[in-house]
Amino acid sequence: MQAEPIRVLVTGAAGQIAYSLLFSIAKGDVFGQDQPIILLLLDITPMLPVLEGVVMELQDCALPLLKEIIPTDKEEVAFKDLDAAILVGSMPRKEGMERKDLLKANVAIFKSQGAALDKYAKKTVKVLVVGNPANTNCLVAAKSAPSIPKENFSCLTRLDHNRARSQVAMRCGIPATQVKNVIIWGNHSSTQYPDVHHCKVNMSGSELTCFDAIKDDDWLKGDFITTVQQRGAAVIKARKLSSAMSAAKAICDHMRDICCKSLLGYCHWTWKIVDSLAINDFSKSKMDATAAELVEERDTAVTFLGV
Ligand SMILES: NC(=O)c1ccc[n+]([C@@H]2O[C@H](COP(=O)([O-])OP(=O)(O)OC[C@H]3O[C@@H](n4cnc5c(N)ncnc54)[C@H](O)[C@@H]3O)[C@@H](O)[C@H]2O)c1
Ligand SMILES: *[C@@H]1O[C@H](CO)[C@@H](O)[C@H](O)[C@H]1NC(C)=O
Ligand SMILES: *[C@@H]1O[C@H](CO)[C@@H](O)[C@H](O)[C@H]1NC(C)=O
Ligand SMILES: CC(=O)N[C@H]1CO[C@H](CO)[C@@H](O)[C@@H]1O
Repeated sequence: MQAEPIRVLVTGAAGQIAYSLLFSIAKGDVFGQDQPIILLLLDITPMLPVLEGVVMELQDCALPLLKEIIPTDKEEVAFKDLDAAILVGSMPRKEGMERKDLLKANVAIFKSQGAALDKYAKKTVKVLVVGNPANTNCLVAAKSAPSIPKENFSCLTRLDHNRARSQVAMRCGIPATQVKNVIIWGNHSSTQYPDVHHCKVNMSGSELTCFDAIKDDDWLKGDFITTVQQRGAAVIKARKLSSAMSAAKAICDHMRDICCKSLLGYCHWTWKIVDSLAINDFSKSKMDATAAELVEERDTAVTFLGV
């Protein structure tokens, strides 16, 4: 007997990340090969004709797990009885737009979507915020949904994590699966700090620290960090479009690893804060810089929230 379908929302569903993401979700890569899915697809009204095309393509994939597709521009439809919400859509930066005005527009969107989660979604809903500024949008959504545990909200840093892991793996000539405990601290921007001080690499049959495996501290403290920090900009420069395939893959990794094992009842708590990590002065200065950026953005966002 097949399980009851779960209801999964993707916002920004007519956009380029969603175009890479929806197929993976609908074919079972995230919630499991035996979990039927109802996909709710939210975008703004002018994008509904495009969204209709995406719906047609999903139908044409003839996927066994995809039970229903509900495209809409209405929050009360999109957020109803959700098990999982992936909030990809946000206000993009327009020519000449001030950073403050952009933040204000996004606070309005995520306040409204947070309230819709609070009102219409299941209380057990797992929420992943992708739309930038992702960290602050996530905070706004969580604050606007007081009846849903804040632990159930997270924002996407997995793309940065995957980028860092892959850079280390390529340098060592091993698969990325043999690199673990890379950390990304701070804002999802060029001040983020990819930290390899706790990273372990499985190479030539033994487990080494990243520093011992790579034997080039200058690279690890220099070009490695800037490459990861500026990877998004490098992709835009080359592709003339922002990362979409890799963002979609990261969303799937994130949802599967930290959210949905509990959704599927494997275990109750699927993430925790790691205490007592040793942090050296080099790391601390980099963490402080990116934390300051987040605090500033939070303080501005809160004034727009009116709390
Ligand atoms: N956190 C990360 O690692 C990460 C990585 C890549 C991209 N992003 C961000 O993800 C977002 C989407 O990227 P994309 O390349 O798919 O952009 P895109 O412009 O191709 O698509 C965004 C879609 O969102 C829709 N949208 C805008 N406002 C909306 C709203 N209020 N409700 C529902 N839909 C809305 C747009 O109409 C559009 O269809 C951007 O904010 C981007 O900066 C984050
Ligand atoms: C934090 O990162 C986001 C991208 O997620 C960026 O849009 C924002 O400008 C950054 N914040 C600050 C204060 O620089
Ligand atoms: C480490 O890599 C070797 C192959 O090089 C593999 O056989 C072994 O299982 C790996 N160990 C771990 C812990 O992944
Ligand atoms: C990580 C996570 O999703 N935590 C919680 C989400 O909310 C439910 C209750 O609504 C908790 O049981 C989960 O542990």
